[in-house]
Amino acid sequence: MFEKILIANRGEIALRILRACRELGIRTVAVHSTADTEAKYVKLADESVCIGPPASSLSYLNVPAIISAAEVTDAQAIHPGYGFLSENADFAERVERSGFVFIGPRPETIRLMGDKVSAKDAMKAAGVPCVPGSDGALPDDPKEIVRIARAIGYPVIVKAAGGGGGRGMRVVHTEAALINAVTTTQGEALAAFGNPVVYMEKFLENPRHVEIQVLADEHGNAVYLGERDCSMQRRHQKVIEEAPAPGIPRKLIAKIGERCADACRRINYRGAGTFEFLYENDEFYFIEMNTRVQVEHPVTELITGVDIVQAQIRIAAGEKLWFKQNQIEFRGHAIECRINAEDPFRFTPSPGRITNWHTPGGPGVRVDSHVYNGYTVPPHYDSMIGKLISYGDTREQAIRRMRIALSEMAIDGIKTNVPLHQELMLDGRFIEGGTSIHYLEHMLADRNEVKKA
Ligand code: MV4
Repeated sequence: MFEKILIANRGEIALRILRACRELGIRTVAVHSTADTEAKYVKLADESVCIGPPASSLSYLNVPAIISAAEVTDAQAIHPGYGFLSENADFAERVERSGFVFIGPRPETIRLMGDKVSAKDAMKAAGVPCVPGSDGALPDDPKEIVRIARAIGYPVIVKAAGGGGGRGMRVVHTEAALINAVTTTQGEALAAFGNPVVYMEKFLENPRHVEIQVLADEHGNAVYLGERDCSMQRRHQKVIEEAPAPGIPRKLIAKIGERCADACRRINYRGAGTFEFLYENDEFYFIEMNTRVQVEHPVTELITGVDIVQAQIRIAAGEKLWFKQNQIEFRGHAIECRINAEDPFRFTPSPGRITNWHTPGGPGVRVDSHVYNGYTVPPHYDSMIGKLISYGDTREQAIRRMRIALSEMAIDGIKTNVPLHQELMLDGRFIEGGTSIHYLEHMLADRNEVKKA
């Protein structure tokens, strides 16, 4: 096992990784910008290194500074967390070439999945069901493009190979709008990702976003840890996640989970990963794979008892997976509310000093946050200040516990989205379960209509 790990991230995930290291008896190096000097994980880490000014581009994305920090502190491995450099294949390569272990998949795998066309090709070949669409990248010939769209059937969606997470895509409803939409998306893709390649899919009008968590070791073993429903989102920002996904037959989850684990073995996947699917009319359609730990990993940890961050570290150290698929039991229900420093109605960021911070507790309540009383939320980064996670024997119990936990949560000095979560925990459609990716945006629009009237 490693003796020392450098944590190349900030916020709650830096603290989460630090805690995993502690339990494994590994010393930690925190790297931080000048805006995060007072952060809790910086104080708790065995060592810390300032890697630059507040702007992410000069600190948390500063590859030479991070590698130097690993060198001067004699760290053996680097955990990238999520966001920042976590899915940057060039960074993973630089880490390995500098003699450190990158805690994540091989650089080639990150590159394969970073290109959404090659990712889909690989998954199709591995037997993972995908959204019907173009066979790889779209050709140049407009006549060919029209033929492909006709074969798929309108509406279609044009997506950038270099995109993902909702960036660089366009829905097309008619043949008259097709070529223009393709050309525009290509132009935007080139500008945003340096890659003009686009592909086409059938546009699914009202799907849910359901993802499968996997773990794979470098010895050819792979398991799935069930699914998470992440449909409750606004502008591609997830707001609530839960596991299991309400109303989806366990047999279907097992079938799709096995396909994902199989795909991992086939592509020699290493580490933790997430297969993103759209789920509509009782069918799963693969869209993208994430090659990092995800924000919402705790809901899976709570229903399986597997520590995903520790697993990432143990796998990176070369361990064989220490359990088999049939030893994983899915028990109970977990819900995660992302707590953001933002206006709960207008969604504008609300950084600043937290003058009062009291977190809930009791049975089935977990708080993952780096925040403390008197902490100042810097304006330079993502607005998420923590995650409140509830667990219960049933979904109903998890919801009840979440309502109580939210009522106990006291945050003063900044605005947060706690009121939105309180509203959602009482929302009839949420309580019913199984809402689509469009539900929250529609609900918020209706709410504004009521306000105007
Ligand atoms: C889609 C889709 C409908 N049909 N693909 C958006 C994020 C990116 N990961 C893929 N996205 C979508 N792809 C087809 N063929 C609808 C979305 C989508 C979405 C997906 C997941 C979660 C939230 C979403 C919000 C809007 C659109």
